Amino acid sequence: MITLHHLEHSRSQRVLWLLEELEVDYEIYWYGRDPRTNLAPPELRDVHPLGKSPVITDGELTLAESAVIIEYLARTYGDETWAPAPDDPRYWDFSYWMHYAEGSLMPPLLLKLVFSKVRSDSPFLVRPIAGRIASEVDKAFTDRQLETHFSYLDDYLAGHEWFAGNAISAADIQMSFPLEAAVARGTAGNRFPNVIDYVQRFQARPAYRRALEAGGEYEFGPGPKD
Ligand SMILES: N[C@@H](CCC(=O)N[C@@H](CS)C(=O)NCC(=O)O)C(=O)O
Repeated sequence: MITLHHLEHSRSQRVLWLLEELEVDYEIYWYGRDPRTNLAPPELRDVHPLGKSPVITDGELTLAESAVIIEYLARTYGDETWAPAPDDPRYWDFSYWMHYAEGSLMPPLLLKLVFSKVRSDSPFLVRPIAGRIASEVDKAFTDRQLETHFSYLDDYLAGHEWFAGNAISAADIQMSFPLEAAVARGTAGNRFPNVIDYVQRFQARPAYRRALEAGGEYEFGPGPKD
């Protein structure tokens, strides 16, 4: 039996979505974030030393890192549509987007989040200075990076229904979190119509909706009207 160690409002939502797409049996251990620090609770370190989510166990196997978990589940429990083999023409696009999501797209999104926290949560006396530094970093680096990434993604999605070829694959699952987080936060995604359209399309899938019900609170899901 597969066990997903699921942290609320987190990347593990996409693993839950894949489990629902693959229609495999699984159980969820649910973890809440610390309301002050937003970090995962210490119990997650008993599952994996980094104490982050997602982590899965499947029999004797314990796996961390979304991309590895997603590829493992797709290759073990799905067909080649979900995870093309290396001799499949879709393979290099598949591999590229599997890596790009955490390797290239998440870092500027995280920077944006960290500096918005610096702006809102710094001690009162230093807040004006901290806010000015945060705005400078956004202006000089992060916003430019995000503009470049989201223009690139919007152009790509103008000509592609899915990230790797004509069918949904595990690469779409891996890409879903940064894209829906950016759209939900209004970070950069909301100025790019093809990104918004793509996010709305995958969020309408029945398996995605079942995963939302299974996972509890998720701040990056579709709004009440969607
Ligand atoms: N690159 C890792 C990142 C894992 C990660 O940072 N997870 C976040 C949730 S989105 C987490 O566990 N945060 C809580 C913490 O760091 O305490 C992956 O894709 O699995």
